[in-house]
Amino acid sequence: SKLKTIIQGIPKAELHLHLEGSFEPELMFEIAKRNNINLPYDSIESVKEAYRFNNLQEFLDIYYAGAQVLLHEQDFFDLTWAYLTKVHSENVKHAEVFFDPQTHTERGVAFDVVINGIHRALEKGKNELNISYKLIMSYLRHLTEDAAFNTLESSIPFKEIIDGVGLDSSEMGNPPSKFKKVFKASAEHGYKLVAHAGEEGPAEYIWEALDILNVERIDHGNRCLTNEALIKRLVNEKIALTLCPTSNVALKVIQKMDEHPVAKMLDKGILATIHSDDPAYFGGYMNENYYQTAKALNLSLEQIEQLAINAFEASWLSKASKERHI
Ligand code: ES4
Ligand code: ZN
Repeated sequence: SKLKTIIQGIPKAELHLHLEGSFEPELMFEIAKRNNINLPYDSIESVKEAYRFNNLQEFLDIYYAGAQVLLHEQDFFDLTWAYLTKVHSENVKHAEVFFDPQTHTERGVAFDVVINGIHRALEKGKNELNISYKLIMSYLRHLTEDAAFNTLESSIPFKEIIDGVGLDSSEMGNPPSKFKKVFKASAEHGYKLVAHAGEEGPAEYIWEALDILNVERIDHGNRCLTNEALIKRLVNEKIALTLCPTSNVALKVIQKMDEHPVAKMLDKGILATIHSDDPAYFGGYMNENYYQTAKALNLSLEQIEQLAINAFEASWLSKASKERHI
């Protein structure tokens, strides 16, 4: 369609992507086989059957199970390289990607195995696909703050290749304030700060992420529209919301795409952006997220372009690099 051609043609920036969430079933089967690990699925079709979620936690249980087949540096390389070649075909020029070290270190895979595989693929993508990148280490919020401190410590030898820290996993009952100290320590090590907030959780968690963690972007943030003072803050301080529309539908954060808040956010002047979250699980990389949103909300070409510009604006690229893309 004409809309799809337009979206394909727009140079895009991905700011909200969990590498473990880009693990396609085909690659999962291949890596499971070579690592002699049995998957609880007997076919690609049965995997896709299992990918039906009623909430964030049902997804997370399956996402952590899938990640268990990743053992060796080559596995992390293959995962990351598959993602980069995929989005290269979608005209993505810049990617700021999350990885969850604790998902791997908790089961005995060393931090350096994980990051070396990811980093080698990101460098190859920069050199061969011309995709610039930033790497974000995300703390798992269902674990303790002490566990996050251990992860911070493990990351220090690699701090030159890690640009920021994030906060993800089960939101309800794990407010940003639980991680106040480790975010402060992370900033002192030079890391930039982001956090998932207001996906399933209330607007109050977005305030906490801003006031207590001092993050510069909010991942998701859907729930901000319930709070006028928060909207003002986001607009005045140009705090980006990295929205993930197909994720929101898949996890029933919204019931249907035409309920997505992104158009209202743009109207209010919020620096809203669109991303893919866990595309292997939610069935849509960048173009699909733009397409479904644009179609359901009847976005204008100007609005679609604004979303793409906003993503470069909210990125951690230098001013000169941003200007080259916008
Ligand atoms: C996630 Cl969609 C989402 N929300 C919170 N944590 C996550 N980790 C991976 N995907
Ligand atoms: Zn996410």
